Amino acid sequence: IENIVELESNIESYPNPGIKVFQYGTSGIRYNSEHLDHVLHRMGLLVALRSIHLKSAAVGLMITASHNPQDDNGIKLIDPLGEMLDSSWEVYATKLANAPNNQDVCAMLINIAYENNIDKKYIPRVYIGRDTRNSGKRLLDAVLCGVNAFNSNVEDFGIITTPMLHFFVRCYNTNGLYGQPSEHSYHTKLTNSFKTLRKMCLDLKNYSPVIEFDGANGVGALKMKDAIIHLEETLVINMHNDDIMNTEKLNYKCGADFVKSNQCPPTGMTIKPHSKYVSVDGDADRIVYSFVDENNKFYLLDGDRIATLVAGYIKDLFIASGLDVNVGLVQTAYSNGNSTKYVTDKLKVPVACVPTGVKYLHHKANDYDVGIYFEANGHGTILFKDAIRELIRNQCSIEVDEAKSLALKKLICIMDMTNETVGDAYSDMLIVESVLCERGWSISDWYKTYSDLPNRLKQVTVKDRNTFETGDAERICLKPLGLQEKIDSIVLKYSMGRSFVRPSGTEDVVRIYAEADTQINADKLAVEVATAVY
Ligand code: 16G
Ligand code: ZN
Repeated sequence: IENIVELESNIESYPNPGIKVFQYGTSGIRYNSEHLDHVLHRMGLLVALRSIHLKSAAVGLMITASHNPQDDNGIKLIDPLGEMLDSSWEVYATKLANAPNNQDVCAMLINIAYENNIDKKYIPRVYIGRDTRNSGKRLLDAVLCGVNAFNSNVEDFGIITTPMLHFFVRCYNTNGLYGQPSEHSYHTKLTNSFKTLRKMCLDLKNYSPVIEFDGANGVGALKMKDAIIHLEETLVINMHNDDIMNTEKLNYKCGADFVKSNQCPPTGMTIKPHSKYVSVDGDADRIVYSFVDENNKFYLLDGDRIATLVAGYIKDLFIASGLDVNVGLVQTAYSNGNSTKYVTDKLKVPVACVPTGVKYLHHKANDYDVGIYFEANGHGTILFKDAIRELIRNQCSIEVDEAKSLALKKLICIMDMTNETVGDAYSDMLIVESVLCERGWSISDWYKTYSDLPNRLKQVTVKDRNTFETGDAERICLKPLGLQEKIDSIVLKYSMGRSFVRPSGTEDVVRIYAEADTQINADKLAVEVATAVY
């Protein structure tokens, strides 16, 4: 740090009003946008330091509050391969966001530089994106003020989806091997492989290429409009909830989180029986499918369904290709028990369970040659090990058996249409549409693969959620002492009963999940467990 006086005056421009204690958690920092200016400014400082530490690798900073209401905003930092920020730096982020005065901020930055042996000869490179929120532009200015304190190379991509920014960061740092850091390259890479695979699909059977797209009135809608041009002749996308000018509509009674949480169709569009609805969230990293039948009964195809669909298909492709590759699925305790059973017993794909939060799933998925992970809420992707990627491409170039060669070609298409850096609604949609088409399935055919166990989600407000501690990937409650025994004895009374409690990582509540043989029993079980929690 060359000029402490300059740095100090930079820091002074965004003082901490001390209204709130922030925590950099599983989804970065999120709060009412009014109170975030100093946080974003300090994250700008931090992200620049992170890039210097990583020898000028591009590091990303996304301004978004995802599925939260319009008045919120937030920030997520992205490491060089497009992954989430390293957890040791999450601690710095939390400390910096809360530092009461400017001297503390300055001292902390110097301390971070010392602790990490940061060499000032590197010039930071920072990639920035933001969602459609009103506050985004103002907060961007705060970020830029921080980033520029270190004379960074800054690339502001404007309004883009979260997964696009993850993709761009990875592209830059892998010298173009993954694509170029531009929207054009992103669309071409994903869409071209989708179209190539579509050409190999000769019999559509029950598959319909028509999609009713619920853009949550956010950036997902904006970017889908660009994508439609590339998708002509393969998908028919009817746009809904694409009003990004009236930002109060963002995520309001629509989008992936609304549909998943309320188990009902999005508002803002006419719902026709057996049409295929696709909902994304406010920064387009989550996706769920849904439809209603002729009696207007609602059916949700969430992250669990997408995971099973994809796992089955990829497993089949590997069998057909003749390659012996270990394909695995990562879920959380929220995954429906019948989805786990279906994957394990029917698809014969091993399943791992990890705590809630994308970084845990992503990390675990790396244990497999091909790791598929999805949270029930619709966030997920597929990870291919470098060696496997190479193996598939090499084998494809020499394979003489026609059936094997076709399977390998299809695997390459799936790899190229996957945004492996993070869950990506657009990429996931292309994958789902590919598999449905390959299978010749309508959305109800897909739904029929297995039936979900009836389940119920509840939450209770407790005095201090920190008194709750869980183990075994949140499936067991370790503290308060004695609670797990109570839950066990309650669950025993229910046929096919399962229930767990965990403290929320994002809100001041304890969440309860229950499933059982019937909806009535699942509801009763949830209530009984909730009473035990009180
Ligand atoms: C965060 C997580 C999401 C998780 C949710 C659970 C990321 C990027 N996001 O939004 O994956 O499902 O938290 O919230 O990791 P909860 O702890 O309040 O139940
Ligand atoms: Zn999101």
